[in-house]
This record gives sequence, structure tokens and C-alpha cells, in this order.
Amino acid sequence: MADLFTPEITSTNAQPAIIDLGNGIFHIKRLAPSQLCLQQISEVTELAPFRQMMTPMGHTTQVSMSNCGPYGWVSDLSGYRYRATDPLTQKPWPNLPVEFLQIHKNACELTQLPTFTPDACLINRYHIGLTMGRHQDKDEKHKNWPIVSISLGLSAVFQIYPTQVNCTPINVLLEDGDVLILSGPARHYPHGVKPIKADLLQPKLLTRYNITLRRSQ
Ligand code: MD6
Ligand code: FE
Repeated sequence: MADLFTPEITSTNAQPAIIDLGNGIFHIKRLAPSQLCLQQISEVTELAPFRQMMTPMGHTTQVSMSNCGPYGWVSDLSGYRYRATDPLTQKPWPNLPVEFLQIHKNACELTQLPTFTPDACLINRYHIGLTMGRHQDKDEKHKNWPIVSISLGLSAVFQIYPTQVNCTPINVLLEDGDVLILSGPARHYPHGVKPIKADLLQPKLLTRYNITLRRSQ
């Protein structure tokens, strides 16, 4: 019996498609039910509002962020780390929505990765023109668990650099409802997001969200 989250009905018109880009990079098109996810983001961010964070260099992030789940990623003058409480409220982060956990599980099963329960969920919000600079994800205690990310709203070009030296990036177009997994060697690859562009066919769409699900501890 199909439930709300089986791949068959996560999208109104098409099945998910798994694209294996090699080295542990998987792009799953149309896996996440966008409206359900956006509703969950709105509930989480009523409790833990989006905020720009201070970087260790004393700048503020362009992208606004929030978190849910047992641990949230934070940045301030003393560095980057995971925290069990929101520095704005000193309260635990909101619960990680079961909808996100179900997408994570479906993504791991479809790509034959071991299923595990993420303990951290960072939500990024981009307005048109914003980017995410090239970085590696290395604030987690155990750095080999895959990272599963969900893209919502405006599309993004996600760039992955397979080696540390300057080389041509792999460009992945992430559209509304797509899931990207960095596992295996790619878990450690530098990556970034090109400036978010407006969608001329959907002029009222002004925002991109990205949700990353990970094991932080
Ligand atoms: C973004 N994502 O798509 C930023 N990192 O807005 C990331 O930095 C990221 O999507 C590791 C694994 C998956 C990701
Ligand atoms: Fe990242």
C-alpha cells in the first residue's frame, strides 16, 4: 500500500530518477514532495527563525540558516560547530520533521547506501543572486557518513570539485524536489553553489531552500 512518502507519489507527474555521477555522488530527481517540505520549513522556522550567522572572520553569511533535530550547525566568531541548542533562544532546536527523515531513508534505500538516522538538519535559504562559496563539510565528528540534501524552490547549479587542485567542477542542476547525496570519496570533495538565478517562467518564485541531513556526532 502506498503511503505519502513512497517514491511513486512524491511528485505529481513523474517518478524519481536516480543519476549515479560516480565517486559516491548521487542525484535523485523528484524525490522530495516540495509543498510538504516547505510547510515543515515554515513550522521549524517559526520556532528557530532564519538568521544570517557571523563567520569566524567577522563577516556575516549571505545565506540565512536555521536548524532542526538534536544538533544544529552554527557559526560565530569562535568558529563552526554543532550545538544542541539554538544560540538565539537557548532552547533545543525544533524536532526534525518525520517527512525529512522519510526522504532521507528513501534516498539511502534507492542508492543502496546503509540507512542511518541523521542527528542534524541545516536549512539554508537563498534569495536570488546569493551563492555558497566553495567549502568542504568537515565539522562532523565522524566524517564518513553520507550527507543527503534536499533542494526546494528556485534551481541551483551545485558545483563539485573532485580534487583539491583547481580543476573543472562537476555541475549538477538541482531543481525543486531533487535530492543530492555526497558519499564515499565525494563526501570530502569541495563544493559550492553558483549565484541563484530568477526563473523567468515562475516570476513569483524568489527563494531557494536547501536542507542537509547528516550525522554530526
Ligand atoms: C546548498 N549544500 O545546496 C549547499 N554540502 O545550498 C551543501 O553545501 C552541501 O548540499 C554537503 C552535501 C550536500 C550539500
Ligand atoms: Fe556543503
